[in-house]
Amino acid sequence: MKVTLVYAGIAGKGFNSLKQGMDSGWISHGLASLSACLKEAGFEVDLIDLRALRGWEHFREVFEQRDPDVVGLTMMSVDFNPVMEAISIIKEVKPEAITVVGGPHPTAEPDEVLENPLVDYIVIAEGEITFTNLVRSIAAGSRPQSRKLIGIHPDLDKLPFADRDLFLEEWRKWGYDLDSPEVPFVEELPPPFVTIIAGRGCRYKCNFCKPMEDFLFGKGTRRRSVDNVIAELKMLRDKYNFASFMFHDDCLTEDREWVIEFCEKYKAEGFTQPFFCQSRADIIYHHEDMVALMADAGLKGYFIGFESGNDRVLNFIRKGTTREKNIAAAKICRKYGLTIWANYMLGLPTETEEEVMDTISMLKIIDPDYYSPAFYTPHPGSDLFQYGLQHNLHLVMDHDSYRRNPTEAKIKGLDIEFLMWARDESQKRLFRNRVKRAVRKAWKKYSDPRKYARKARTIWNNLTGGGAGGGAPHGGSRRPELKRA
Ligand code: B12
Ligand code: SF4
Repeated sequence: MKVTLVYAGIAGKGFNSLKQGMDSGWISHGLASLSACLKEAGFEVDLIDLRALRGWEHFREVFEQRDPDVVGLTMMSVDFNPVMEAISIIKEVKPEAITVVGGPHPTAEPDEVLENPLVDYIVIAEGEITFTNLVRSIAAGSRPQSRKLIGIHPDLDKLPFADRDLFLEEWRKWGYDLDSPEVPFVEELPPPFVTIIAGRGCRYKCNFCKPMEDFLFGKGTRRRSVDNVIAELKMLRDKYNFASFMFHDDCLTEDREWVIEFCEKYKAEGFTQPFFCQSRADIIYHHEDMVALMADAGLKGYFIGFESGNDRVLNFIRKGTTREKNIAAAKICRKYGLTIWANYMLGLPTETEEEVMDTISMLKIIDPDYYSPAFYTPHPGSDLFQYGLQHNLHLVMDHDSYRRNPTEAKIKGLDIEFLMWARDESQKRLFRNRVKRAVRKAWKKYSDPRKYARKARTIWNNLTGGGAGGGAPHGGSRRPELKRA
């Protein structure tokens, strides 16, 4: 029994796009986890990643060669068209191959996916247990009657670690030289870079997002134990010698006790690699001591969904923060030398131009290191999507447009020219912020006495011809271990 998994994330950058930015340079943890479980159960598994291929004819050729019995495809809403195209080719080449679709879109809109008779099964919610059981029953010749299977939520500590090699081996086949398992996306995170997930779900209720993730992962968050995450990091250190990493968790910082235990154990195990994670402005604002601890352990930056600089809008989207907290959180990040990746939306339902201007003025104060603007996009499964339907707001006519790209209007009633201007204006740094940045950079460069000691030692060694005991040792690019008081 052979299973081929298909990653069809080409709606943004198309075929031949591997390694071009984060959309095209990261693995899918969903598929990597399914692969690990299937392999553990004794099945043969491989991957076709459309991002690495030349086009649909190439996919047909590769699929013919792979010749699987079961094909598992993952689908966000934006992946609908490429997944359906792949399925029609699969069924043309091998009608008896069994097609199974899982992921956020079939979970949010099961009936839409099942409308296509070429889809044999969909799995709603998490797939590790249910998909493995399905493949087992197909192997035993007893297929379930219902095409709609409900995933069982697994105990995350009992799952095998994500099978990253599923992706890396496939990418190598197509000539991609892998100096880093995944593509790093900011200068603060050097290669070799990896991504990891410490838990699933989120306890918050932002209406542009929820409740879709509750359908996927259940209400609230299920987190792996710190020991289990540390064990995976040790494996990643041994296997890939990673120099930096990123947590994909929606909001790693929501569980303070977990974070504190993680930081202590991360340092105790001798890890010094810098990392990023996603957080929220209100959490940073209320837990400065936790931010300090994380920065000490190696945190280099946060992704923060500031979303808006206007309190009415923040309230409307149930963001659980305020303009004031957003600004204060950014100040705290700055205090601990943390990089800010600012996610924000323009063109939300009910938002006025004055309110958009509030977002712009907030960004001038926050002065993030990375701007990540989006034009609000209604995502199936969210309460704001339902609001848009009720108020006849939606402009998205094709699944390809379920991307948060700030280049096209996704809802009615927006002045798109104004939004484009706002998008550009929001990213312009004030002169005084540019000066502050230059001063901070210079301070960082010249204020570290250890750097000078090292430089002086190297110069001394060069002058005296000495070497032993001087300069950086082999592997000296590692950061010195932090000493605890
Ligand atoms: C990391 C991440 C990314 C990364 C990496 C994506 C990737 N390759 O996985 C990047 C930055 C590239 C990304 C991009 C986008 N993302 Co994103 N992303 C996430 C995030 C935060 C984590 C994904 C993850 O690894 N989850 C953990 C794994 C284990 O879960 P999973 O992938 O869902 O898989 C499980 C189940 O879904 C199921 N399953 C999945 N596939 C299959 C297949 C089969 C056969 C079966 C049986 C089961 C199954 O079983 C898996 C294991 O339990 C999620 C939110 C979240 N917490 O999940 C958003 C999320 C998936 N992203 C989302 C969106 C909207 C996007 C973008 C469209 C944003 C944009 N730029 O406009 C793009 C689209 C990229 C593309 N396809 O072209 C939405 C999707 C909503 C929707 N209705 O589709 C989510 C849910 C966030 C949200 N709450 O809005 N994303
Ligand atoms: S937007 Fe982020 S914080 Fe809000 S509910 Fe979704 S995952 Fe949670």
